[in-house]
Amino acid sequence: MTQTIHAAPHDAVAQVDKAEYDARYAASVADPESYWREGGRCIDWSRPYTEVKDTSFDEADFRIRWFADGQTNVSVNCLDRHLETRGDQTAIIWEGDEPGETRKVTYRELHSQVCCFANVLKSKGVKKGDRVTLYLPMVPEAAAAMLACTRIGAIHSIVFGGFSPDSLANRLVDCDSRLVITADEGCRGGKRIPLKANVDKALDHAPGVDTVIVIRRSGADVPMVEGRDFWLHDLLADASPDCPAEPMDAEDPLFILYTSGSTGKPKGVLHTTGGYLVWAHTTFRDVFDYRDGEVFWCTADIGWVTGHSYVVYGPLSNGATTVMFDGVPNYPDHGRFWETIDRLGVNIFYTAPTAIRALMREGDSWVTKSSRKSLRILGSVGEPINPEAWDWYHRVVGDRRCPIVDTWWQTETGGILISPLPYATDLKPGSATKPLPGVQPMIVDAEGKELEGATEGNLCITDSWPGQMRTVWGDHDRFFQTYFTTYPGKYFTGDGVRRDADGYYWITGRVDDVINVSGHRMGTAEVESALVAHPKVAEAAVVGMPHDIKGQGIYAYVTLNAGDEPTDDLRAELRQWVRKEIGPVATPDALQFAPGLPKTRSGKIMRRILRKIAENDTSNLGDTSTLADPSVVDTLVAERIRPA
Ligand code: 6R9
Repeated sequence: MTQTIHAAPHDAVAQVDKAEYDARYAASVADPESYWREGGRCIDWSRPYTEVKDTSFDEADFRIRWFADGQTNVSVNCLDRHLETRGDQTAIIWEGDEPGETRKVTYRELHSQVCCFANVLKSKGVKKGDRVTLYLPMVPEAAAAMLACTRIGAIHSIVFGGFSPDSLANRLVDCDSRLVITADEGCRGGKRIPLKANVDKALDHAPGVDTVIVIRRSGADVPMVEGRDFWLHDLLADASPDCPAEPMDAEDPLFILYTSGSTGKPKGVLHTTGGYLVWAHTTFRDVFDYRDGEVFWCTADIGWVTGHSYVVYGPLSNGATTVMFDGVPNYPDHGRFWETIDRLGVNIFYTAPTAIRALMREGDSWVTKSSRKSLRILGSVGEPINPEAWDWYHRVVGDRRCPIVDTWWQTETGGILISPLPYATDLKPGSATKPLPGVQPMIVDAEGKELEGATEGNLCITDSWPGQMRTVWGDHDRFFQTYFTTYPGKYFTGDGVRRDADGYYWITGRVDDVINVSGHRMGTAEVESALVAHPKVAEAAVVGMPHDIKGQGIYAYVTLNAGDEPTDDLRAELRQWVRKEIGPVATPDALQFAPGLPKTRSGKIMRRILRKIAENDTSNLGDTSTLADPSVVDTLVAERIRPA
């Protein structure tokens, strides 16, 4: 039986208690229009909206528009509106790779930096609607760059600094960026990441980029191309701190963020201005129960959506103090998180199960030598958290004092959709608990029939919420096809889910060809196309397999061209190849040479079987009689490799 941890009221009065949650949820479902007419006022609008919700998931009149006649500006909401009340409060605490390498930026300072940066962008010809790509470490200038884009209405596209030059080039070309903002090098875990050198390589394949702005981080001597590359500090020296904010329509694009799907090419998820900000703002406020003056630390990189919504936009629009961490959990040692929490006085800490599992393995003493007395709330995001890791996080890290918010959401959803509210929701380890107000989940079977009560199936959301993505950049049809055709009239999340008798949701993981490696989404098709791009590879099939720390690992089956020999050297070369093609997160954990792949007579690869073999669950492979050549399965089972 799962244990339930009852919501205990905080000594200060809970901002949202059980009764308030129930009332809000009921109101949001009964009359979304009225609920959000009020709810949208949490941000400042330069032109108030009169329209609120204009949405339909049906093909005939498909549209998603929120607050459409309102105007606002994200940088004004994150900066200008705090100047009078908290101009001298710290907006960002930067914690570098080395412990104690710290910098604090106040709201007033950040405002002035952002205005200068925005003027720099303008001086380089960036206009409203232009795309600007950021390929950066976790430095305050990265947040300033994001906000500078929003100030002038440019659309930012952040590419995670761990992606390869090729991945960067594809994303630059897809959204037609003209300008890239990067740094000389990143510094992570005592190692250097050659960001500027990677940009130089990427630009060989992205001819549309004519300007590169470089932030000094490591101080490395990097080659600069005359007329194309500029140091940020040089440009800022001449920039004015006066930059009026561009009034943006609620539905004007805010940012693009590429994410893996079940097909080969990453999708440019597009979020717009008003609805996204309302969602990031309210979910940050309510899920983390944020109180004035508290220090909030989300460990995600801004290259992922969690960094967008809960390092930058959610915290800053609420006037919070947010930590930007430019390091890793195990450098210089396994106590880094906890030592930093004590030193910075962190009250709310938000991280990923993969980090929790990795640290749990190192033993309690790394944790218990810190006090962690400042901590009030713990959060988890990115993948299902197993009850053992949940319990350790609660018991050892939180001393049983701190509620854990297990927050389920996606790049596509803009912010958290299913999560407990601290002090309002009873917790069950491993469950993301209940939908937030405005979120209407539905569980369906494979045919799309609604399943009621305690059940298990596929997770859909039946009505729109303000933070929902609006389109796939450059391919609106792909947006509709990907999310709204599997179960017509509903948004399909791609996740499996169980609902218990108390109405609690337990996310079971992806049911499509997306795998979740250390909380990072990887399309199996993306890894497959990287593999087949190698001259010796004829065919490849990639599936997920259970992994103790990463949650899921990548298992690749590779068929070589006739005449090419399977050797350990080639295996190492292919793993390295994928790493170079996509980035370290995509490196296969196991790579098995397969003389043939199990296919149906119509030529479809039977992934179900490949998954079972990867999971080492070969006693029950199901019906293999429909295969064109059932004997290939025996060979694969016999030659299954044990991942390192
Ligand atoms: C925010 C983020 C989205 C996928 C999602 C799901 C998994 C995220 C989760 C979770 C179980 C949670 N996921 N949070 N699964 N419990 N609390 O991670 O966005 O990178 O787009 O990934 O991550 O499978 O569909 P993104």
